[in-house]
Formats: sequence, structure tokens, C-alpha cells
Amino acid sequence: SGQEGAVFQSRLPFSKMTPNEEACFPDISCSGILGHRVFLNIRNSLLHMWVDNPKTQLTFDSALKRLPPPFDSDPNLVRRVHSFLERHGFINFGIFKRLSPIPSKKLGKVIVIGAGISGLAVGQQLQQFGMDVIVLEARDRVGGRIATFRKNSYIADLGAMVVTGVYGNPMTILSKQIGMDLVPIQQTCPLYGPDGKPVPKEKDDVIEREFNRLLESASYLSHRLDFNYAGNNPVSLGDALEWIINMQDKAVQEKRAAHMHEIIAAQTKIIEHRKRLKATLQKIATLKAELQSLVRQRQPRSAHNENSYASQEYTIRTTQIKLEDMINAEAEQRIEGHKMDLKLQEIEQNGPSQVYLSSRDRLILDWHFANLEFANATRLDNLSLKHWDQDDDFEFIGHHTTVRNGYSCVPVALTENIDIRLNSAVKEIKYTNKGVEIVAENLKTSNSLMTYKADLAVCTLTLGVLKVAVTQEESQHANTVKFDPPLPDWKQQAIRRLGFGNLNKVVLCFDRIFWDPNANLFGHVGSTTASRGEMFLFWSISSSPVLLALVAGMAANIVESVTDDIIIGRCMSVLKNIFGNTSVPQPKETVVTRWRSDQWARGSYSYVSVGSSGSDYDLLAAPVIPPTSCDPHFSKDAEELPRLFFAGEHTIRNYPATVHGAYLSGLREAGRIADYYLGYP
Ligand code: F2N
Repeated sequence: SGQEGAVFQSRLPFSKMTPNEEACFPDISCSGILGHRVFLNIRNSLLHMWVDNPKTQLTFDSALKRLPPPFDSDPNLVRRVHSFLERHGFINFGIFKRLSPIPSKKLGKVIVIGAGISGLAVGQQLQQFGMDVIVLEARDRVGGRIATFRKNSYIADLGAMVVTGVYGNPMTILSKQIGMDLVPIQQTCPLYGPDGKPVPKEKDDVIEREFNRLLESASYLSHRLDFNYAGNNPVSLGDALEWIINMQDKAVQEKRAAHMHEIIAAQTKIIEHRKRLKATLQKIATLKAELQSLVRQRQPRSAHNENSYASQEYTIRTTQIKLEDMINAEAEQRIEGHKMDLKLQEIEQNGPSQVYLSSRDRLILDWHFANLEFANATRLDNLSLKHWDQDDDFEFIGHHTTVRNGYSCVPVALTENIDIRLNSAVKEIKYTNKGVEIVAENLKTSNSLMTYKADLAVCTLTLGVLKVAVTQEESQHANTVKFDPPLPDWKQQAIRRLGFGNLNKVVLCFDRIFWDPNANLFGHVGSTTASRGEMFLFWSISSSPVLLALVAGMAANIVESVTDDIIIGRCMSVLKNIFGNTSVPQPKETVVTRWRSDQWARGSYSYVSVGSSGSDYDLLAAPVIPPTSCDPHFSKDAEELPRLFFAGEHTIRNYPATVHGAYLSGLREAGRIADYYLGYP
């Protein structure tokens, strides 16, 4: 709440201009501290007004009226700030009540390819900026990778499901505008072992700490020791982790060897000591015998043997003293020997563990790896060690929530007032300095072809579909999109480099809840490293008895070639193993996703693959200017206008692989297009 909260919610710095603001307001940028203060005050006040009431358009007039003096004294500046915020999607985005009409004279025609969240965002924005928008969507529904299964009272999200953090998230504003039922996720996640028995909490904690330590070590390797290449090949996160695990194993072996040496040294000392004791005992025996014989041969004292008597007594006495000394030494040596035995015992008892991880512990660690493979939608050995988490600093804070009424309510709401053509599969994207021509096949009406002409196009095809387009495996794939002319080389290379992962879900709808209704999550530890991603996590977030099983990592691709019956069967055996045969009823409804085989997606979401980096997201976002025309009538200016723009989850460096990122990429492109084609009012 408050102005600071509103600015934070808008992802802007409260007391600083951003580079983009400096570029758009060069006059303020060089006007000194007072000018900055005035600008920031106006900007922050406007954001506050919008965030407080995002259900109603914030018009320039009402903003000016509500600004406290002296900040209302330069209406022209206020208008510029208002236009800037509106154009760049900081105010007046989403679904809200309009107070001023949309310009009726349309300026410029746009084709948006794809009605996922990014396509809908860009469409909504350009429409309200006064452009003529048509959205072409191949599926018979909007939302793309936001897809909700609804049957009877069952609701389950087959694609995106979690709003990851609320502060700064544009989904928070959308949730105030439309009926999103956001429910915080309970993060506790009990684990069940391969045998179905609960993993003890202490064990779970120890392995989780070890997992975090391994990740920290990998980060240290990469960022402190700059170990990012092995020879000429970039290193993957998976390689680094296995390498560290091997090092730990080796370190344990070394510790064990050192321990053995310590034992041997202690044993050697004991043996020597025993030799000494033996010698002492022998000496005692000899002295005793000597003394006995001396005593036996003892002559009584008389007047004529004074001298020999004295010498005899002297010898007996010194032998006695020697014997006493030896007996004392023996006692001391025995005490010392006892101490040595204890010491050896102690060393033997406090040896290092036999191995770094027992095979059972390794499987629990594998569960954590599976969870990481789920978040990144790929195997760890596909992720760039250096850049896999390059977007971490931009993660939103606040709790993670699910959309209890199904995430599809968002894309459906965003269709308001836009011309969307469903079942229209784009086949060809032609672009020249004059504009674009998009050829689409109507999948409903006997596959007739339609050509749409426009000034520009926004391509929100998924990275998976773009990969098919640039590798031109036409014969194998139904959905191939041809770019004419082909996309420039820098764009093609980035499309090839960046990774596009996979993740699948199994929805199981039951007639009753047989799991702990208070936990949103429970984990299942697989029985091998290779199968660690198979149904490793179960979600229960619906108010009805629905479980969602996740299939991640290597298993995600493998399950796509298996029948539904087999997959459901495996889920059921995991559940029966945990809850008991008789407690688990047959599901009433089931759904299995296959995102990699889905021709309109070709995977789940992007990741930073080995050899790629965050800057590939920027290359994927960059618009394309058609190659220079040979037509001498063409003005230089028109030639330099980009005609192809790109939005989508794979084009937003700071927020990739998310719904909010895809949405923000749509807002960004709308702003960019308006800057090129509409100029400033
Ligand atoms: C065409 C053509 C053609 C194509 N002609 N039209 C949590 C948090 C962060 C990251 C991950 C996770 C856990 C994973 C998760 O559970 N989420 C998730 C997500 C994706 C998928 C597939 C699954 C299974 C699970 C998840 C989440 O909770 N929270 C999120 O914020 N994101 C999650 N994702 C990723 C998002 O779904 C994704 O980033 C976003 O929806 C992408 O939107 P875009 O607009 O960029 O792409 P898309 O919706 O695919 O729109 C392209 C459209 O183009 C689509 O409708 C196609 O049919 C269409 N199309 N070919 C015409 N030839």
C-alpha cells in the first residue's frame, strides 16, 4: 500500500529514473535534481492512483485533477508522463472500465500470431492505442500454454498453474480486475521413499541441506573459480554437480585412508609398548631370581667378615631397589598401555562415514534434482552452469499462489473486444518494407488458405515452434511456419542456442480425498536416478478431490511415447504404495499432457542451455527489419521500419518461462510498436 508500494508493484525504482525514462525524457534527464524530483513525484503519484484502482481507466484529466500542487503546475509534463506510463504498460493495462473512447480512426494494421497470454497482451494494448488488430490462433481456444481442464466440478491446470510471488507481479493487478481466486500454496512437502514409507524428517532435512550445499558449491565453481569450460566446451550444471559429488566421494575415501593410517600408527605404538613391557617383566623376573639367590646365600654377620658382610648387604639392597623401580615402571607402563588401548578404540569408533552418500540418501538427493529439473523443464546436464539461474534476481517476493478457479480465466478475460480468429494455423509469414502478408490455414473449413495483409506482425510462436521453423524439418511436422525471407542469421542462431524444455502433468480426479487434506504437496522418491522425475511430486490444490502428478526431467519426454493407461497405472501403483491398496479408489477422470508432442507448443518453456546465455533472450526479443529493398521509390525511413516483432515467454530475459514474463513481453512489444508506428501524441 502507499505510493512506495505502488511503485514497487510497478517494478520501478522509487527515487530514480530508469534508463528508459531518461531516454524518453532527455529534457528532465539533464535538468538537475529539482526536475528529477518533479518527474518522479508525478510518475509515482500516477502509479499510486492506478494501482489503487486498476478497475477504472486512469485518464490524463483525472490524474491532473488529483495531483497535489505544485506537481499539477505543468500539465504538459503530466500529459507526457501519463502517455509514457500508458504506452509502456505501467498504467491502463489489462481489463478495466474505459472512460475515454478508443480512437475510432484506426492507425495501422497489425496481425498477432498466437493467442497465448503474450499475444493477447499485445493485442489488447495495440487495440487501445488505436491500431487495427487481428489475432490468429491455431487452436480452437485461447490461452496457449495456459490450459484448464474442466469437467463436472473438477478443475485442473494442464499448463501454467502457479503465480510465483505477488509483489511486482502484473498478475496481481489482473487478479484485481478479473475474478482470479488466488490461494497461497502451503510449501511443506512430506516425502515418501521408494518403498512408500515416509522419509524421516531429520533425514529429509539433512539431505535438503546437502542439496543446497551442492548448489552453492556449483555456483562457487562457476562464479568464483570461473570453472565454466572443460577444454573448449561449456560446462553444464549437471556436469558440475556430478563432479562435486565425485569430489566429495573422493574426499571421503581420502579421509578413510587417513583414518586407516592413524589406526596403524596407534597399533604400531601399542606393539612397541608391549615389547617394552615384556622387557620390563623379564627384568623383574631376573631381578627377583637374583635377589632370591642372594638371600639364599646370605652369610650372617660376624667379627671377621665385617667387610664382606657390608658388601653382601649392599648388593642385596641395591637389587631390591632395582626390583622396586622395575615394578613401579611396570605399573606405569601398564597404565600407559591402557591409555593407548583406549585411544585406539576411540580412533576406531570415530572413523569417517564409509561413503559420501548411501544409495538411499542418493535417491533422496535425486528427488531434489528432479524438483530442479521440473522448475527448469529439462535435465540438469542441459542447463548452462554459468547462466541457468540468470533471472534469479528478478524473482518476485511474496507467497506463491495457485488459481483455484483455473488459470484459463485470465486469457479468456483478455479476449474482450479483440478480433480473434481461432482454428487459424499460420503457415507463412512474408515481410517486406511495405508490410506483411500472413498466410493461414483455416482448420475448420476444409483447410482453406487465407492471406492477411497488414503493416506489421507480432510473432508469439513458441520457441519450440520457431526451432522447427528454422531447422525446416518440414516433412515430419504438421505445424511448420515458413518465414519469407528467412529470419536473419543472428535470430536463427539464438533460436537454436536457447533451450526449450518439457514438463508433463497427470490429472487424477477421484470421488474422495484419501491424502492429507491440509498439505498441498507430497513427494515420492523414485527407485532409480534415471527415473527420478517420474511422478516425483503430487499437487492437491483444487477444492475437489483432484491430484496432479508431475513428470519432469528425462521422464517428461519418455512418458510421451507411452499410452495413458500405462501412465495412469504407474501413478496408481505409486499412490497405493504410499496410502495402501485399499485406500486408493479408481479415478473417475484422468488427463495426461504431452507438451512436447503438442504441435502448437513443441515443449513446455525455455531454459538457458549449455552454450547459451541471458542475452539470447534479448536477441529473440529484437524486431526484424526486412532486407533493404531494391525499389528506388522507397524512402530510407520506411525501409528502416521493423515489420516483424516478437513477444512470448522466450523473449523476456528477466522473467522467462512464466506467465507474467510472457504478459510483460506483450506489453513491451506494444510500447515498441506504438513508438515506431504512432509516434507520441
Ligand atoms: C499458433 C501457431 C500457428 C502456435 N499459427 N498460432 C513455476 C514457475 C515458473 C516456472 C515454472 C513453474 C512450474 C511449471 C508450471 O507449473 N507452469 C507451467 C508452464 C508451462 C507449461 C507448459 C506447464 C506444463 C507448466 C507454470 C507456472 O506454474 N507458472 C507460470 O508462470 N508459468 C508456467 N508455465 C509457463 C507458462 O505457461 C508460459 O511461459 C506462458 O504461458 C507462455 O505464454 P506465451 O504467450 O509466450 O506462449 P503460448 O501460450 O504458447 O502462446 C503461443 C500461441 O501460439 C499458442 O496459443 C499456440 O497455439 C499458438 N500457435 N503455432 C497460429 N502456426
